[in-house]
Amino acid sequence: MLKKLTVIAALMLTACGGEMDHSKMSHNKMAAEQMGGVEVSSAFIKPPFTGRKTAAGFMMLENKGADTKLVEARSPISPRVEIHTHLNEDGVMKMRRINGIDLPKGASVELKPGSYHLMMFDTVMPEGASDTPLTLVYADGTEVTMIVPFGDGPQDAMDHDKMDHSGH
Ligand SMILES: [Cu+2]
Repeated sequence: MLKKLTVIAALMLTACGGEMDHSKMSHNKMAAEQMGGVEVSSAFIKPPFTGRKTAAGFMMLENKGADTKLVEARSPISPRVEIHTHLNEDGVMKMRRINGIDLPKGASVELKPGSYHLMMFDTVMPEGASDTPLTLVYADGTEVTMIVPFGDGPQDAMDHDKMDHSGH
C-alpha cells in the first residue's frame, strides 16, 4: 500500500547568503518537520556555479520512527535529482550515485559536502526565487515536500561540477 503524505514545511526562511555557518546550523534546528518518522533540518540547496548547471542539496536527517530509507528526491528546478555519496578510491575522492540512504531507527545522517548529498542535474534556477520545493521519497512510499532555501553552505563546499562523475 502506498502511503502518500505531502506537507509543506517552511524550513529556514531566513536569508542565508554567503554567511551561513554550517557548524552553527547543525545545532540550530529551525522549524524541523517530522513526517514519516524522519525529521529534516538545516536543509539548503547550493545553486550551480556560474555557467554550470549542477546544484547540490544538503540537510540533516534524523529518523525518529521505524527503519526506513531515503530512496528518491525531486524538485521542480531539476529534471534529474540523484542521491550521491563520496568514496575514497585509491586515495581519490569520487562521487557515486547510490540507490538510497539507509535510515535505521534512531539514525542521524547528515548530507554534507564530501559525504552524502543530493545532486541536481540540468538545474534551472527560478528567477528571483530564494527557495524551491524539494520532495523526499522514503522506502514505504511516503513523500514529504518542503521548501528549501538556496544558500552557499559552508566555505569548504566542493565544486560538484568539477568532481569526477565518470562512474555514472
Ligand atoms: Cu554528486
